[in-house]
Amino acid sequence: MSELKEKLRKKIEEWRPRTARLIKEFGNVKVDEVDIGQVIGGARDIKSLVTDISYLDPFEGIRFRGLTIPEVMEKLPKVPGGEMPFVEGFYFFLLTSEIPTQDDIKEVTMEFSRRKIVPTYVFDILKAMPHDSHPMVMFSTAILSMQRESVFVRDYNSGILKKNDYWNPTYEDGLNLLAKLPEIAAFIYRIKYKGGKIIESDPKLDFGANFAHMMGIPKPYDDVARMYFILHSDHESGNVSAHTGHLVASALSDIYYSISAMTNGLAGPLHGLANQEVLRWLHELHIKLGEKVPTEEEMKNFVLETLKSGQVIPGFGHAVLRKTDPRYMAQREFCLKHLPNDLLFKYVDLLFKVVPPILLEQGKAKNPWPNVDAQSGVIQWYYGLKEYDFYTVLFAVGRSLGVVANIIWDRGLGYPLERPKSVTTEMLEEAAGIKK
Ligand code: NMX
Ligand code: MLT
Repeated sequence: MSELKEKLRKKIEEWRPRTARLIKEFGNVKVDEVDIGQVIGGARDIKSLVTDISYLDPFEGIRFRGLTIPEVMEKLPKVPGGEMPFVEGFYFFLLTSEIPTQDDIKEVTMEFSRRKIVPTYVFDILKAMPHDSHPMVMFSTAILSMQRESVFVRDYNSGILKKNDYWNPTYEDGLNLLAKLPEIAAFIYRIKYKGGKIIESDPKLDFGANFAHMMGIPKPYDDVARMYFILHSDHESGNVSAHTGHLVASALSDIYYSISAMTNGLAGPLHGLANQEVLRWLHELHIKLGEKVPTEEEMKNFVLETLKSGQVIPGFGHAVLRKTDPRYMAQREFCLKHLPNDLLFKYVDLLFKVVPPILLEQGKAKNPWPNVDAQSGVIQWYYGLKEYDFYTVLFAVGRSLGVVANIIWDRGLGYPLERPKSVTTEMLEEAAGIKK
């Protein structure tokens, strides 16, 4: 057993009594009340999920295993010569809540390395898909097609797998899948946009650098990739992608079914696809104005026109956050350092100033501030990844790290099948005292 797996086994076993005690002795303690607005309104704010991997405070933003983004960037060992931590070390941290040593990172890197060969049939399936398939459809399909590889399904069907051990083959499935995602993502990119000229994986490189290499984008894109995967990894459990992954996995569907489903949730324009939408929207502006920085007035008019046409302003607002997303701020800092004079960054910078007062005045959005997606595409564009339909695939690679870690822990702690209760409209009217 690898040291990481042994460490995880111990941690899961030590944690179990906490969960068991809460259920057994305090199962009736109330943590929330639910009103009609929440029942109809997408279960907003209802506390009904547990995760210890990340927590989202509406005003502070995300903490991964208790650390803010700047703390993660400072404390986790960085790739030599780069500014960003190893993705491998970050995955270790998500799973164990411990800052990895160089040896820990080496072990995860080797685990990924020995599991990263993508079955040939995945490439064949991707090549056979229609040319206008969205990259997210291709990514989701590639993941789903590998379901036949599931170690969990094999062990479950053997009839000897005990419930307490469900996490173990899930851990194997998780590593097997994560190790292959950079190559699958890069393959989709290269066949869809680069005439099918594939760049072979380099076994000497870490997760971020190998992805950059297979994409064919030079340094410092390796660091951009690491930053991107880490920032997008997790956002507690209630967001559409993480929740979908958890929900599907709760039926004991394996990692392949769960992560493919997670990807499908991420592909909506109100969720991860917003990063593509931001770039599409900024390009409309670019086409209108040409190579100049708009005035504040021009930018306001552009925003108002979008709102008037009934669309949302992509990259702004959030279901939980009530301040600027720290993931936005981390990327903004990166832009200020590496691409301060880029025209698209200047657009985004101006939007940061112009949009919140407009949304506040409009009085609908509960959070007028920018989220992670407002800033991310600009960085990709700057480093040459201009095919914005692909951006959500990058989000999905990152999000898979967090959701896989969550599913392993869900299984370790024996979380049950998720099954909330629904009611009818009539029942709600009765609860409201509406007389017919
Ligand atoms: N532009 C225009 N209107 C907005 C925006 C926005 N950016 N954000 C919220 N509103 C509207 C929203 O459409 C709703 O209108 P209506 O009552 O007519 O349905 C009203 O304000 C109240 O919405 P909220 O309660 O503030 O937001 P909710 O929690 O329902 O939705 C989002 C959150 C993120 C879906 C919403 O803010 C939005 O559509 N933002 C733009 C899309 C986006 O950037 N999504 C990415 C989120 C981050 N991610 O990566 O997933
Ligand atoms: C996310 O990263 O999942 C988004 O910010 C959406 C959310 O948290 O609801």
